[in-house]
Amino acid sequence: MVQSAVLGFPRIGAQRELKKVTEAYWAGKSSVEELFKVGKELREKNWKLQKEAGVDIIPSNDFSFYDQILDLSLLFNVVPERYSKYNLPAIDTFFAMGRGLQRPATDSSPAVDVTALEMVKWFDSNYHYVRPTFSKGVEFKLNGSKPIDEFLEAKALGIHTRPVIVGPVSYLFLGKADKDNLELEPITLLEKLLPVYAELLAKLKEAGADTVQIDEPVLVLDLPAEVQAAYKTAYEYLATAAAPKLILTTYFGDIRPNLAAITGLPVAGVHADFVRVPEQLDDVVSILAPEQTLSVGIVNGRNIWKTDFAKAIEFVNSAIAKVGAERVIVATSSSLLHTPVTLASEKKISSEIKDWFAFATEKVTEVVIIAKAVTVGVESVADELAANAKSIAARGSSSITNDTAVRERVSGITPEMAKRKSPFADRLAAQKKHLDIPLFPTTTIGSFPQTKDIRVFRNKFTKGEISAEEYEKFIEKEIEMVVKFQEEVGLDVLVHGEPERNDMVQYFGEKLNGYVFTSNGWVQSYGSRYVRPPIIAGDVSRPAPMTVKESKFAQSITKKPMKGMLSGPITCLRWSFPRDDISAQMQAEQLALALRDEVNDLEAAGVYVIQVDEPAIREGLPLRAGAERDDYVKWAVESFRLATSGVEDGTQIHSHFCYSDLDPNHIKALDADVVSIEFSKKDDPKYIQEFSEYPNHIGLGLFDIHSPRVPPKEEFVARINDILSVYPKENLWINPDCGLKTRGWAETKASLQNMVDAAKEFRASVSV
Ligand code: 39S
Ligand code: ZN
Repeated sequence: MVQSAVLGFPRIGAQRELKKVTEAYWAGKSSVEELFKVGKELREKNWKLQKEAGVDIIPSNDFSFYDQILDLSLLFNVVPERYSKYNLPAIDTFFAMGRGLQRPATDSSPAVDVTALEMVKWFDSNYHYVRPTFSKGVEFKLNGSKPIDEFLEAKALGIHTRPVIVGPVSYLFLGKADKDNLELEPITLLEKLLPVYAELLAKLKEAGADTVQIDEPVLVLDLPAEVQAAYKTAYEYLATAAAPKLILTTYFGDIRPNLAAITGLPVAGVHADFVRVPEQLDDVVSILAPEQTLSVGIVNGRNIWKTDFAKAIEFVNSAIAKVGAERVIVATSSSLLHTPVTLASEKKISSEIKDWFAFATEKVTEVVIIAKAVTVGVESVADELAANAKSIAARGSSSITNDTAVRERVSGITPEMAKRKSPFADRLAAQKKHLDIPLFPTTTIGSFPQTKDIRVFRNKFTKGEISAEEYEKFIEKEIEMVVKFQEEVGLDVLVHGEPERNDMVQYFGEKLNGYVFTSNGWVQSYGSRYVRPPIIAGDVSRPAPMTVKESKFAQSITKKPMKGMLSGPITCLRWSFPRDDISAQMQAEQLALALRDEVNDLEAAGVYVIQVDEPAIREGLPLRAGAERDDYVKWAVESFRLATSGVEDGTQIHSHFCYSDLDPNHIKALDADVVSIEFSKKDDPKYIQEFSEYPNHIGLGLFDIHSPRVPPKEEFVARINDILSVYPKENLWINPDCGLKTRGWAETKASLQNMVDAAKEFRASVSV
C-alpha cells in the first residue's frame, strides 16, 4: 500500500485565528491561557482535517506561534544572554527573540529593552525565519518539550503523527554567529549539538513516535565540503536504536550535487521535491539502499494550481517501477505552509477559474487520491480523475490565458528600452537642478502605519458599505495627515504613506488584467504578518493608471519632493502565485511593461522621484550557482530596467531591498539612482563594506521596522558614523530598514524624529 503524506499544514487557521490571538496577547488583551488554547484548537482542527481526508502520514510539530526555526532555538537553548537575562516566561522570551521587546519597569518586573534577532528569507519563498544566532556562551540543552507535547496531544485525539523537526546540519547552516562571537562557524558546533538532538529523538520514540520527518532543506544549496561532511557525522550519531526512524526530507530544489553526502546514511528514507526537479528521480533512486523509502514530493506545496493527476500518477508509477510500491510514499513537495488554507471561503472567484485551484485543504485530498490511484488502481478514483482532466483541459484552452496584444508588445521589447538616457553622473546633475535634496537626505521606504481605522474603512468599502467617494475622501485625509506629519518631523523626500494599499503586491494585482485575487487566501509571511498573494492566471496588462491619483494629490499639497511608490516586476511576480504554463521571464516582462507605463505616467503627473521596490529580486535567484542563475540575473535585471528606463534624466529612480543576502553586483546592475537596503540587523562590521562599491547613492537602513522599539538619537549617530567610515557622505541617504506599515504611530514618530535629528546633526557638522 503506497502511503500518502503531508509535510506540514498551514498553522494560521482558516480565519487567521493565530494572528488574532497572538496580536491580542502582545497587546495585553488576551491571556497566555487563551493563546495556548487557540494554538491547541488549531492543531486539533488541522490533524482532524487530514485524518478525515484519509492522509496516512500526518505531521505534528508543524505548528508554531511565530516560526518553526525560532521554536528550535528556544528548544535547544540557543538564547543569547540579552534575552535570557530577563528571566521572562519561555513564551515571552520566544516572542522577544522574534520581534524585540521594549517595556517600562513595573513594580514586579524591571524594564526590558531588547531588539529582535535577524529575520531572513526561507530559501526562495516569501516566508521568513528567525536566524539562529550563536553567542559565545551558547550551551545546548533541551529547554522544553514542544515536539513531544504536540505528538502526545495528537495521540490523545487518536491520531498517530509523524513529528517534523529541522535537522542539525540545516539548523546550524541556516544560523549565524552572534556579534560577540564573530569568528565562529556555526557548523563547528555540530558535535555539541548532536546529543541534544539525540535526547529529543529518544524522547519522541518513548512517547510513541515511530518515524520522524527530519528536514534538511539546505541539501538543495551549494554546500561547503565541511557541511557536506557533517551529514555523515550527524546521522551516524543520531540513528541509534533509541531514535525513531528518520525520513531525511528536502524541498524546493535539486539535491543531486549533494547526493554523495547522504549516500549510505542510516536513515529510513529520503524525501525529494519532484515538482521542482523531476529529473532528479533516477539519481535519488540510485543512492537508496534496498530497505530505504522514497518519499515522492509530487503535490506542489508552493503554488495553488491543481495537480495534473494524470501526470502525477505517471510519475509516481515510474518511481514505483524503480523501487517497488512498498517503498514509495506519495507526498506534498514541501510543507503546505506556503499555500492558503482552503478554497472553501473564496466566494468571489468565478467558478470557472476556481476550478483550476487547489489550496492546502484541497491539496491534502490530492495526495490521498494519487496514493489511492497508484495502489488500488485508477478505476477506484475514476470520477476524481475525470473531473481533474476536465479542469486541466479547460484552463489550457481558456481565452484568459492568452492575450495577443500583450504577447505582441512583449515581442517588441528592444535593448534600448532598458537603458536610461544618460549615465548616472549626468542624471544626478539634472536631478539636482530641480529637486531640492540636501546632504544626508532623509526619507522613508514608503508605507506609514496601516492603522485599524484604515483597515476597517477599506473593509467596509470592499463590502460595499461605503461609497467610492467616501473611501476616496478618507484616503485623501490620511494622505494629508501623513504629508503634514513628515513635514513636521523634517523629512526631506516625502511619501504619501500608501493608506489606499492593502499590500504592496496584492494592490497591483487587483488593478492589473490577467490577475485573480482571493478574499481569504492568507499565507504566513513572518510571525503574525500574512499576505494574500494574488494569482497570475493570464497575460498581464494595465487597463488604467494604478497609483497616479494618490501620488499626484500628495505632491499637490507639499513643496517637498514626493516619491511615487511602485512594486517592481520581479517582486510582483515572486509575491504572486505565478502561472506554471508560461515562463517566469515572460511573466516578468509583461509586468515590466505595465509598470513602465505607470512610471512614465507618474513622471507626466509631476512626480519626479519614483521608487520601484524589488525586495524579492534576491529571493527569485535560483538556489544554486550555474547557468539557470546567470540567466535569471539577466532577465530579472532587464525587467527592472525596462520598467524604470522610460523617464528623463531629471527623474530620480529609487529602489529598495530587504531581508535577503543580496549580491551587490546585482544591485549595481539595476542602475537605480538611489537604493535603500535593510541593514540595521547586520551587526558584523564587515557587512558595512558590502555595498561600498555601489557607484550611485545609497541608504543603509538605520532602524528595524519589525520592532516597536525606538532607537535613541545617539544610536543613529553612532550607526551613521560607522557607515561614514566606509561610504562617502555625498552618496549617503538616511532612512529606516523598510516600510512602516506594521508599526504604530507613537514609535514611528519617535523613531523618525530621532533619525531626522541625527541627520541634521551631520548636516550641520559638514556645513560649518
Ligand atoms: N510580501 C508582501 N506581499 N508584502 C509585503 O509587504 C512584504 N514585506 C516583507 C516581505 N514580503 C512581503 C515582509 N512581509 C505584512 C505582510 C508581509 C510582510 C510584511 C507586512 C502585513 O502587514 N500584512 C498585513 C497583516 O498581516 C495584512 C495586509 C493586508 O492585506 O496584518 N491587509 C488588508 C487591508 O489592509 C486586509 C486587512 C484585514 O485584516 O485591506 N482586514 C480585516 C479583515 O479582513 C478587516 C479590518 C479589521 O478589522 O482590521 O478581517
Ligand atoms: Zn523592505
